[in-house]
Amino acid sequence: VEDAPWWTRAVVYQVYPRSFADSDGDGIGDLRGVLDHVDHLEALGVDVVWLSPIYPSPQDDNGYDISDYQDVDPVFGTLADLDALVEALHARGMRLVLDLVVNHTSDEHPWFVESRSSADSPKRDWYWWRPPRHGMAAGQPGAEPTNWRSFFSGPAWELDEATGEYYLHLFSRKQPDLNWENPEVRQAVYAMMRWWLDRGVDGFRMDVINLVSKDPALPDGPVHDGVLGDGSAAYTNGPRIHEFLAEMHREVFAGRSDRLLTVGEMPGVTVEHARLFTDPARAEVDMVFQFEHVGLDHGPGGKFDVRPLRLRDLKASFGRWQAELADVGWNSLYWNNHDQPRIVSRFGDDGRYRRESATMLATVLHLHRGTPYVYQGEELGMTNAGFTSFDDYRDIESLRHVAEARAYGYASDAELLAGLAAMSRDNARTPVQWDASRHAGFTTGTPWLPVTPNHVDVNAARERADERSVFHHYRRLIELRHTDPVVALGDFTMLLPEHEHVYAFTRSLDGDTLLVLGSFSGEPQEVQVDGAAGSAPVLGNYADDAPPDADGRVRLRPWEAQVRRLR
Ligand code: ISL
Repeated sequence: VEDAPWWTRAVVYQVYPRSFADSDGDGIGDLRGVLDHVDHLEALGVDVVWLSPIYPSPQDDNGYDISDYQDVDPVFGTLADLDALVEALHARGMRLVLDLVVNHTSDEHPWFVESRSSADSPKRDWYWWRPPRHGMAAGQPGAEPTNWRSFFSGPAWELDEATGEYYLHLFSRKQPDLNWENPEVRQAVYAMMRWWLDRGVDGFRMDVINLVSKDPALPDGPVHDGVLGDGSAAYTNGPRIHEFLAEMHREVFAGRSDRLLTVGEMPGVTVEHARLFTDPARAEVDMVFQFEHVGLDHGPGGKFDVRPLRLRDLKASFGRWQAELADVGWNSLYWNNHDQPRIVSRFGDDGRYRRESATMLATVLHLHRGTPYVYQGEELGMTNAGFTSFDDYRDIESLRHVAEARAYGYASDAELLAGLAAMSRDNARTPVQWDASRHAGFTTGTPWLPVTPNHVDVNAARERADERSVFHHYRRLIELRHTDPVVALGDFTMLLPEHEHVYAFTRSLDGDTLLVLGSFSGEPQEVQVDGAAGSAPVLGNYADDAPPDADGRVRLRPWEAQVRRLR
């Protein structure tokens, strides 16, 4: 237990700087805004802050399109502000992890500007350039080198008129993919990473890092509907991915302090790959973000084709990841980030039982084995945006989806609006609700994305003043992970896998066992758990304890969560 890495006891907090706090009134959050609220993070008790991209960027994808890896965008502040933030966090015992976006750069990055300048540029091979499909003229429909669909709708290739060749962009056309087959690219990335570590940052969250190794044959993918294909088999967990991450570890992290944290964001990662990525003996990354549980409510038409969650599916998915990473590797635990709708609106009840369901969801997640991540505003029980007009949305994924669906007549406007209201990434990106004032204390100017009207009731000032709030529940969960070794390192056992409304499991370490119960229902539920009789309450989301009876029967109130210590 003593030998376990520090991050087994740690909780990470994600800051999406654009939406966190605006210090200068331009309507966009910035680093000084983060500095102004370091006390909030300290009061919550988190160990690490992960900062979404703050680098110079045309902001086509809110900073995930980087034009200079070694500076700060003026909209967010200066390098000196970043140094000050590192210092302020370190002074309070917290660490800072940056977002590393190296599957692609901005098309305005000097590397790409040089690469596109001519077919014999020394940096031509730093990106994926290909001629039109054999026998076809450049620009002709279907002449793209592969049939791949981009993550943001439309083809994953853009024609560059100057040379008549196409470049690959798995995301927007302003995010050309780097060619990791070229060792110069990899060395340039590693040098940049070392520069940040030397400057004092404590690690990286690595954006779509399991997409960097592509099958150089670039084969077409299966076509499910329409004309574009799914190329993911050629670039997800690709042929050299483990080699690249092991090389990165050797070149960047080996021999450095064990204070550092590395987490790979990996859409489409399987649990088998995750075991390899996070096996300490292989020295690749500490943990990965997987996507299985946030795909369970996607329908056959994709993320905007929303289906109700079946709790059994969630238990089966989490249960498998807990089991498969029990002896080797480590889990990341999250409900939310800047790409996902708010969890209380998604799997909870953001109306009558907002507080109860937000705290239940938090309890279930944080009591799993793994490192929990809290996304800004989650600790306040913030809800989805509630937008009802296309004009409210800013997210490129949402806007491109709407444009494509309208062009092909896939869906009515009402259907599109319903899909966006449930799933748009902008749901996570509305400004953090600090207080009940106009613009929620986020800015004195006009916020870049509308503030959610419920900020008059749901805000940090009110949450922090109320001991029964979502905020204080998160604070207690984080404290429990710090103080109770069972929470950090105990074995996980799923109970009642078939139950439709109650999530139940135990965590055990050296004969000490915690029972965790969470009701995903607004109706009372009753379950029977052997051994629950006589157990003692550790943490719950109701003011009074409702203990099991002598037969281990527990009556759970709407969205109730209980953590109990068994005898
Ligand atoms: O948001 C998603 C779900 O619809 C994903 O497809 C998402 O684009 C994917 O998880 C990758 O996300 C990361 O890389 C993107 C960026 O837009 C996201 O914000 C980032 O988290 C490209 O850099």
